[in-house]
Amino acid sequence: MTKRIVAYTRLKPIHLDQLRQRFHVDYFEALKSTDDPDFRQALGQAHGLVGSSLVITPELLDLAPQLEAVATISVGYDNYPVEALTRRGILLCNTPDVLTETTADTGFLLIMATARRAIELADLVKRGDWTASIGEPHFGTDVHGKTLGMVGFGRIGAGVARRGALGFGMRVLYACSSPKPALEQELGAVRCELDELLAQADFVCVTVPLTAETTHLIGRREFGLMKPSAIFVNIARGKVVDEAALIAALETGEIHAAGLDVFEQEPLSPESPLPHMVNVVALPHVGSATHETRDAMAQRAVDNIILALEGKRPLSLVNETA
Ligand code: 8YV
Repeated sequence: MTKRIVAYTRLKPIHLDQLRQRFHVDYFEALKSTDDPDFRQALGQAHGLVGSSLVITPELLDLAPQLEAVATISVGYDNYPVEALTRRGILLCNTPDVLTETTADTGFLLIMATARRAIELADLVKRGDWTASIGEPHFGTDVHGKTLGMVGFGRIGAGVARRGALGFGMRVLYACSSPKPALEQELGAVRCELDELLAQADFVCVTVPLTAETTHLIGRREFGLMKPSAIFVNIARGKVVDEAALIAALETGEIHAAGLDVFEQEPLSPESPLPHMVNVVALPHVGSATHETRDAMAQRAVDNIILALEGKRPLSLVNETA
């Protein structure tokens, strides 16, 4: 019997073909909503599900009694109900490693762009305001030699810290549930409590996964602990931060600036003041969005689902116990 896959994110022909050679594929190119009746019907026969960005609820899993494995095209899997999947014995696969360096690049891009006010200055030049843009009121702040506080110190966090320590001579502090002795050795990184990190860091960069524990990890109290000169960078998930508190901290000068790739609501609401604030660099969740990395992520998801549905161990499995 040919197994059936539902793919609900845009895939290149090279990836789609690999799936079609082995499975019957119900392909929903860039599905906008899981309410789509054809998608819901296709779930009824699906053995595999491939895609990212939409929220997959336990109720949707009820529609897919034959589901054996899901492969998200992302390292984060907060869109998926991990417990419900595990309880049903459904494998959940993600795409770590292949996006680490690109996402760390994005973290550093935001550090540099906010510190050196790159977007603001480029906008002035674009408007023909060269002279206005070069005076002291538009000077930036140094990155090299400063203190980088990493909230979360997994693969991506370590990548940002490596760039800071080795490329820019930064002192690295990190707050993480487990100590990382190898990185302490390599980068001279020092583990400390979150509050101490927030008080000392010139740049606070968030890379923790979104879980119940990390939801609104950074809020009013935490912004209050940061230096008025602090630059806050989030390349993790928007919901790790209380966005109203962030906006208030930026408006009142409690912190200096923010570089954000992720938001509580995505796409960002047109009413959000964040992209219009002069001390904010807002990107549309593009941490991993390079040609090379998105191709590698899609390939990893394809490999994962093929291995899982062929009864072999996927390359990156989130829920071992399933
Ligand atoms: C995007 C990400 O969510 O991998 C992740 O966790 O945040 C990003 O790469 C993803 O690629 C969207 O499809």
